[in-house]
Amino acid sequence: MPIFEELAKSVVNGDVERVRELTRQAITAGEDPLEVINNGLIVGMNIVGPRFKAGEMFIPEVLMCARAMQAGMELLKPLLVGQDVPVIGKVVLGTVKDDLHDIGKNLVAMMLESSGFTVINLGVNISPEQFVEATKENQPDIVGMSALLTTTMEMMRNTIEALKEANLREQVKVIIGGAPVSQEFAYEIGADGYAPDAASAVELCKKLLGK
Ligand code: B1M
Repeated sequence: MPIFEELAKSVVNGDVERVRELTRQAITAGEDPLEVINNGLIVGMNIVGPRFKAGEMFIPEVLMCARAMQAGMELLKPLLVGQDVPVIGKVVLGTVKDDLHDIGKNLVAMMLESSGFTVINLGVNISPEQFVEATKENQPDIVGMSALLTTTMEMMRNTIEALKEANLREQVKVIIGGAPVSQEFAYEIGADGYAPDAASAVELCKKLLGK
């Protein structure tokens, strides 16, 4: 099986060790690192996303796929310095204040990164002020917020208000996600979009940036 095809398959299988081995082989064979990413790793993740969305794959499997993809990326990233990596857009991502749930948010981060976005993952318990600071500092295209608790959903509204007060709201698209939130809530608080899962978050970000 050609190496790129086998790499893609190993990402889909979530086989971290095989992805490492094949990525090393591709590097030793002199393959262009960007082609290894685009024609191997990303091809694999592009199969995983829709399967997850269709309910054919489950969270633990997707996490393994994302981990396998990251294992390959770690070996390739140092070789990409100085190369023109095609970046679709920049996303500042965090779990809102008083909320410590991060498994879903990290899944969203990994899927976005795998799809060509630069992600600034702020972590958990991120206050409106911290979102504002990170937006000033990083000038992202999109601010993404995650909340898993009904009690912390309101922090999303507060963060949007803080972005408005800092005159940053017009510069960025805002997306929200997490089990208790909905499209209706996104409309209510003035977010630009809501995604029910990680694969949809990638689609939404691409759509909002016209990609
Ligand atoms: Co907590 N917890 N928890 N918890 N916890 C829930 C959320 C809960 C529903 C459990 C329950 O009671 N049935 C409940 C919330 C009830 C409510 O508010 N309606 C709850 C509670 C009450 C609590 C505590 C208050 C418990 C306590 O201490 N009394 C406490 C709060 C701590 C805090 O945050 N301040 C707490 C603590 C914890 C742990 C620390 C133990 C742990 C979190 C570990 C961690 O994240 N590192 C935890 C866990 C694991 C859960 C459950 C079991 C699983 C959450 C999860 O990771 N799901 C959860 C029950 C459940 O959901 N079944 C529960 C898997 C993950 C991949 O899915 O996060 O939904 P999810 O992400 C999805 C989508 O939502 C979406 O994409 C992801 C992938 O498809 N998505 C986005 C998420 N963010 C997005 C952002 C986007 C777009 C899409 O754009 C920006």
